[in-house]
Amino acid sequence: MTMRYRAYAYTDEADRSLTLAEDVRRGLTASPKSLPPKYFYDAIGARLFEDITRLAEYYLTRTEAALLDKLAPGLMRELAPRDIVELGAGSAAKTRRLLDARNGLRGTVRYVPVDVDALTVQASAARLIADYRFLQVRALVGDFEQHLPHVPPPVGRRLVLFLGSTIGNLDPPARHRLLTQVRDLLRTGDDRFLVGLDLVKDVKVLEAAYNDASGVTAEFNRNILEVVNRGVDADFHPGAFRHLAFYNEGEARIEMHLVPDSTQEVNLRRLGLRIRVSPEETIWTESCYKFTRGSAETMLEDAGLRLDRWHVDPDRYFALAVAAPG
Ligand code: SAH
Ligand code: AVI
Repeated sequence: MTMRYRAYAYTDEADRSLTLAEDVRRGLTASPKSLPPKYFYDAIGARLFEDITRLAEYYLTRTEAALLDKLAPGLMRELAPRDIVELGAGSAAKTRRLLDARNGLRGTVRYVPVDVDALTVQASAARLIADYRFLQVRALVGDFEQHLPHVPPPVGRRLVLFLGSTIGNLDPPARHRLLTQVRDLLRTGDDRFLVGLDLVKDVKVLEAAYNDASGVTAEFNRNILEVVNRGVDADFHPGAFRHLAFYNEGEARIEMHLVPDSTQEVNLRRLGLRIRVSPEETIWTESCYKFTRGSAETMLEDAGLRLDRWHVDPDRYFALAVAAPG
């Protein structure tokens, strides 16, 4: 790999394994039981997520991608970013839509993907520097809830990206903490934050997106138990858990849970812990919050950000919000 790529990992294997053990202990001894959704993304989980993005029911990815295609030329001309930081970059497929629109602009661009999934970041960085001669990649392998202070100072006008409605996977207090840090990443009045938000809509459409007919989302959900089994030497039988996803209207969120078929004892050997799971008490694995223009504006303002532009698709399914320092 050339010097146009550098990766910095802010946790080593031992650290990650300790954090996972603590998170699992906290989550599975709490009431209700829960697991942090960042643990979905091992190699298998990342592949299953890519499969989800191509499902007919999962309108989010293709709707956001079409919006990006429409907006990218104007946005890239206007912002002319020299420094792009992307939270939860994943395969960076949508980032390419912005980079493609940069044709004709001169000079280098530094790209800082931040993602917990080291393998995906490395593979996508290799492809990006091969395809975009003007790009330098300085990957940060870490947790965007913890490691944003390690993002290097900007090398020019900065654009922070948080696409895919991944922000919706954070509960309101965590989201506020993260957005406050995003605000700190914007150093001048010209810097911008581009965030993808899934919108409140017909419950049937929302619930179908998380209950696809081919069962990929169910597999993605159950895979978190494989990650836990490996991480803390546990004996969950993922096949004995049912996928449950429903819209909680009061909280404007899809909730994903795992429901055991019957009461089971699970041994988490590395934690010296035995737990009992039963169908009455689910394991809550993910929330996917949905937004309105009003809720987005308030959320941004609370973190010192000002909504500058609001773009939605014709069906009003998904929004791209551009925010400036407030
Ligand atoms: N931005 C891409 C990928 C979204 S999937 C898209 O829009 O399609 C969510 C991504 O966020 C995954 O790559 C996952 O590894 C990453 N991720 C989830 N929680 C994270 C966390 N706490 N810190 C850093 N990355 C995280
Ligand atoms: C990554 N994130 C935005 C996805 C979502 O829709 O909340 C994760 C996902 N969970 C189930 N399907 C997709």
